[in-house]
Amino acid sequence: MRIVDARVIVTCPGRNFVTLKLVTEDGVTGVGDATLNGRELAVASYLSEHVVPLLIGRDAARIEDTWQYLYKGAYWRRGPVTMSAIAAVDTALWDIKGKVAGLPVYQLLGGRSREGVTVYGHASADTVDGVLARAADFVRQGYRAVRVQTGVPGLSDVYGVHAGPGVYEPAGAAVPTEAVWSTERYLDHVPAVFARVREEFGPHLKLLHDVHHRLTPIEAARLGKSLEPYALTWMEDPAPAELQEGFRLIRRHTTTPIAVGEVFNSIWDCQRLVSEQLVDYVRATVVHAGGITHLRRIFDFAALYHVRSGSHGATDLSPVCLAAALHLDISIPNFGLQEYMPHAEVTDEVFPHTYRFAEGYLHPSEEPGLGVDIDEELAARYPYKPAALPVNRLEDGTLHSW
Ligand code: GCO
Ligand code: MG
Repeated sequence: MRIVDARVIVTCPGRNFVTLKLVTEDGVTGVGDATLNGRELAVASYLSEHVVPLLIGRDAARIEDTWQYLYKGAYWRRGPVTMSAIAAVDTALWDIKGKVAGLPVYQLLGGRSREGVTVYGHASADTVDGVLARAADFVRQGYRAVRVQTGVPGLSDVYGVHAGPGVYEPAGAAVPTEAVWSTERYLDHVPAVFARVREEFGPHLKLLHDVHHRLTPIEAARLGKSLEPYALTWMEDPAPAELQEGFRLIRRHTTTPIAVGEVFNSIWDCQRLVSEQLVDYVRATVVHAGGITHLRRIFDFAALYHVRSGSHGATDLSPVCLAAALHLDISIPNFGLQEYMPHAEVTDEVFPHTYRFAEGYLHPSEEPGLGVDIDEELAARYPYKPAALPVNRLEDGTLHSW
């Protein structure tokens, strides 16, 4: 079953997305997400210029061989652009395999390991009272896990805090906007927020917090220690993880569980973190970590070390990525949590899908394949708009991690 067509579709229904659509000689189609926030056109061009010509005529059934061909064959391994392009091909091939077999992809991955995929929602507000109200909304909707982010007194614009109605979107102006950060103000404020949230919701709601790579390991250790009384499910990306051994320092001081991985693109990014048990959740994604094939390899490796999955699911990952993530989430033995930020209505229209939310769980599609598609005609009505993630500076102007 040869691939006869491969289309790279760039569209902006509410935000930018890059999608690869493969077509076989029998007319079976498969889709894969290739969106890399703020760097979309780099992946689109990698795909059109360097990957699409290699796909035409290949056997669509050979998922593993195609993965190895694109990974080893390029000579230049890894990196978010390459791995997002490989992910798109891989995801589309799993979609095709499911359609050909007449089975949802999770059945090809071994079938269900659980009844539903537990998701967490984002409760954020400038004030603590505001965040308590948002968290209460999520509890009313049936969520069992909530990520809590608030404004920090003295800082005007804090990442992850949703300013108004509509879908949270960190990417904005084509030239990045700049925010000011103070670690001291942040570390002083956060424990008091969680004291209030825990008091309000009791011991059973799963609470999470995203640090967004803002701290050094010893600062992260202090934060983890100060949050211990509030029993978080995880503290996310507490420090940049290029220096994997740096996490030893965090571990030495705190039992607050740690999730990392939204910027990982390969198993090598977390090899030491996992094998030394320096983290509790690997929070990578189908689109940025080489597709279903590679992400499953990462999660299987993690399982050996009691590390669970924690799939990244922000709105800059398209419904194609979320659909694919759910097939993995429902099937792997060491699933942890799936992030869920519902997409804008217009995004959902361009990407019709049949996964669904009920009582705090997402359920993968039961249709053959992934159960998601792209409406190419509708997509063409939303042309690409350059948009960049912000940058972040300390109060004295020093550039800091965003
Ligand atoms: C999260 C995130 C996101 C990222 C975004 C970058 O945990 O959901 O940290 O908001 O910043 O996905 O593209
Ligand atoms: Mg995050």
